[in-house]
Amino acid sequence: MKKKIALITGITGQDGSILAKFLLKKNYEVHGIKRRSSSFNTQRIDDIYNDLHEPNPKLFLHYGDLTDFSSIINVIKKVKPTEIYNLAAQSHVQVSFETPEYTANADAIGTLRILEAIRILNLKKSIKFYQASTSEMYGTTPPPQDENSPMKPASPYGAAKLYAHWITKNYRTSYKMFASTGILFNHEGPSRGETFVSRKITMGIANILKKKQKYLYLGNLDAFRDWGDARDYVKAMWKILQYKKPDDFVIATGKSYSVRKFVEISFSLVGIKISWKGKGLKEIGYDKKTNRTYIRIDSKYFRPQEVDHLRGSFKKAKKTLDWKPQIKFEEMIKDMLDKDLKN
Ligand code: NAP
Ligand code: F7E
Repeated sequence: MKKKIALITGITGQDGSILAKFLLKKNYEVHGIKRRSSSFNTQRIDDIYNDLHEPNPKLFLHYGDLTDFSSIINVIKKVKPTEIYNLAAQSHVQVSFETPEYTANADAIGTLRILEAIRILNLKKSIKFYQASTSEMYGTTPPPQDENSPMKPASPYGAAKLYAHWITKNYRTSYKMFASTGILFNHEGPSRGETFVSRKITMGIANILKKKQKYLYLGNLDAFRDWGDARDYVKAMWKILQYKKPDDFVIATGKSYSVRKFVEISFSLVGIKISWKGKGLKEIGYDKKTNRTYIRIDSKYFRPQEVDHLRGSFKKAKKTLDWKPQIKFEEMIKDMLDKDLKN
């Protein structure tokens, strides 16, 4: 059987690190592109790092950046992967309003750079390409969203990802590349970045209980998201590339909750019942029994435009890929809390 070689961009991120572990278990040789940083940025993959001087290394890291075409083409030429998972991105929606040009360069043109490298190197017959598309591309389209729903992104991030999504479909059609997309709805877990709302809440609770933080400051509590578990979602990425033909798939749970509900459930898991009073920036979340305030609102966490409600339909993935989410919402929050309480 032909050796399976995966190249993961964004291997140091939440999904990249989980996918690397998943593929190593499947006996892949795994290569990852990491950015140069002034201090270590490989914490999420330190447990699978192998010394290259030891026999049979399975994980290889290469310096590179999606904004630097020469690094991309050189790594692909050297590694000759059988599968590329393009997970690298400036992935924070709010930050994309502050760095819109960089976000477009990395997330939109970065994807084009990989597709062009595959084409120029004439490797299109031997490489399957996966693009990390996102529910943020739906923006203001009301739920439920599926593969045929209109794309109306509401942020520089969503717009950049929509370019990447369409250019992937375009290369599939124009050059007959095996280029697929997974339109993933929000997915979280214990290794989620600390500034996304899920992790901010679970870390905030841990810090409050350890008296390291007094309040949890949040923005819009009334946005709804379809939150799944990253461990389930990387399996879907792999299944998408094992499918007989390239295609686009929504990966979601089909259920949505408000940020407010996320807060209530998370606090309830540590025995605190949150009640709400006040309006707008003056609203607080507090415990009626003790009168202790836990949540306050800070205007800096509101976005110039909000995506109000995302809830995906994963019917196509279920039917075609036999994929469905396994890990329940509360179980995921509990795992995140457990890690943050332990740390
Ligand atoms: P993440 O934790 O923010 O990881 C992003 C990764 O991309 C990190 O490894 C980061 O490197 C790397 N990166 C950023 N800019 C880069 C550049 N210019 N060149 C090379 N690498 C770069 O994101 P994630 O949650 O794992 O998400 C993975 C992918 O799925 C992203 O493309 C994201 O947009 C997309 N997505 C995520 C979700 C979700 O809910 N998690 C949903 C839909 C789609 P550093 O470690 O050096 O920062
Ligand atoms: O926000 C609200 C915020 O930053 C979720 C990325 O992985 O998923 C993620 O994007 C909601 C939004 O994720 C705070 O306004 C309230 O409505 O956790 P988030 P996101 O923007 O949905 C998509 C699918 C991706 O593709 C992205 O890469 O929570 N919210 N208060 C807050 N959000 C944050 N971050 N911080 C707050 O204090």
